[in-house]
Amino acid sequence: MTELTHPLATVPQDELVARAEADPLRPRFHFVSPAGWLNDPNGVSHWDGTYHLFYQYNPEGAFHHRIHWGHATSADLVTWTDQAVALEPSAGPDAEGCWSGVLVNDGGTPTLVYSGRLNERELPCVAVGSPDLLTWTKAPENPVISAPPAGVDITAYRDHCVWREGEVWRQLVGSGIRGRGGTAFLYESTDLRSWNYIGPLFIGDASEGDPTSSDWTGTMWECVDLFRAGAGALGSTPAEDAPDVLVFSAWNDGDTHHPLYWTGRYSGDTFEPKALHRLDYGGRYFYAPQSFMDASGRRVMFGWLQEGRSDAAMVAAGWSGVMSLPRVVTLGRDGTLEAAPVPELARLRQDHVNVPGRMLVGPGAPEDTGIDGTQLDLELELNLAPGSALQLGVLGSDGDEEATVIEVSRPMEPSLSEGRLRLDRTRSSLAAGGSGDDALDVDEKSGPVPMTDGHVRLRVLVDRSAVEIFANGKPLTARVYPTLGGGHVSLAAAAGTVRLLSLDAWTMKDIFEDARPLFP
Ligand code: DQQ
Repeated sequence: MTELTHPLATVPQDELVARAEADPLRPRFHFVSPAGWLNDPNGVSHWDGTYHLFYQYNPEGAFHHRIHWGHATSADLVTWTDQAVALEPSAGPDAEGCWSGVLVNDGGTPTLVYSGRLNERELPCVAVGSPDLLTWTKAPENPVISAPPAGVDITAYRDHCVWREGEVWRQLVGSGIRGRGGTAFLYESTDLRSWNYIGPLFIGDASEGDPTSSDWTGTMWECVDLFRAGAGALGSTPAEDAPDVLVFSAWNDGDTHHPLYWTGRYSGDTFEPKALHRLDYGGRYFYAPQSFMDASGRRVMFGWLQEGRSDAAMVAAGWSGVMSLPRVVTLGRDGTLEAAPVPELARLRQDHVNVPGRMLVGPGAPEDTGIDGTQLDLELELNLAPGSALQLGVLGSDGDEEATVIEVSRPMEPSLSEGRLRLDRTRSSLAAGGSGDDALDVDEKSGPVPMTDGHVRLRVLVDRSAVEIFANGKPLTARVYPTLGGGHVSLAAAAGTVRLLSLDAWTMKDIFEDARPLFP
């Protein structure tokens, strides 16, 4: 057994897996680490027909410390095989942690670019993989950039987006300029080892908007991810309707706020922003996303579904952090991003239930649908009359003391084409804070949803404490911690007339059969 080294390492390592497995709130069809701590997706990629998911991992316990790179592979983005830990901190520039980064193909050589942490600061490092991507060797040149840009007062400096453009590599490192806002520094290299600093790609304005608002851009941008929406590579001549997208996670002084994105145009050495958008209405519950283009040309994105439980509750549970289901991200007609779980996930479906269509007139009490389960995939098609709202209750207990309520509504004015998606977690849990969320985040989650004539396609994936909702392509992800173990699904019209066109439900199979070793 490894010696316990951190004050939070109160659960002996040989007990962590058993604790994690025994927790009824641990998701069963989302990827989770064997036990201990998981945060950001890293190095997400499709290499020679195999999907690779690396992730920020602390096998010592469910707290963020001495971060390793966990690794899992998949043939279908649905079931995953644990692989040996890819990176672990060692004497040198990553002695305190191997923080987030990416995988690139360096002329056939798999290469990781990541943030090595030492003396509570991060610097860019590189590691080279074996042809099967299972063993990794850190580059002797690490750190490959020895300091943040000189003469700039930065808030933090870490995380990488690296791409090939013509004959050179380009890299963004997430950062922030004190007194101004978040940014991403642009670099160029021919060998991934020696980098020339070009300048800030674009600087946000932290004084714009309120730090409590759901689209505040923060004082630092974590996990920047730049890509072209639609066909074409970064830097190539764009089709009119293919904007470039700069995704980042807004951070401030240790607080993880939310993922946002700018649409605009990356050209030369700068990014000309056009509009700012929220990436997921769940805010911090879908954080630090990273995306890649797979062999079929789809842009696939993963995000970290962080916990809402207290540090002590996470440590006691023996595990923390859920990887989102992989999402296909596309460009909607209105120029914003749309997301949908990858269709391959249908392989996990079993026990299909179809609820016949009907009219619901509000305000009405919730009606039980007969669907029951804590691992569900729900697909609904609805027509909302002007001024109406549908409420879908999930994870409902027998006496309805607990339920998590998803609401989609349409404004009274018939010509308006924007409705609303809202998640009500006030009755999700009898434990602290209603949602069972005893950390800071008990605020309401909601956001706008485009709709034509009140038509809504609603998809809801419930996996014990993880809930991913997609309403006409707009995602809202959150965590809930029910105490009673209920799985009832109910429907109600909260107002007006709602036509339920169809409701299909499936139970979702587990993706891991057995307990998994901390070090595969
Ligand atoms: N998590 C990583 C950092 C990144 C942050 C460390 C985002 O590299 O900035 O585990 O969640």
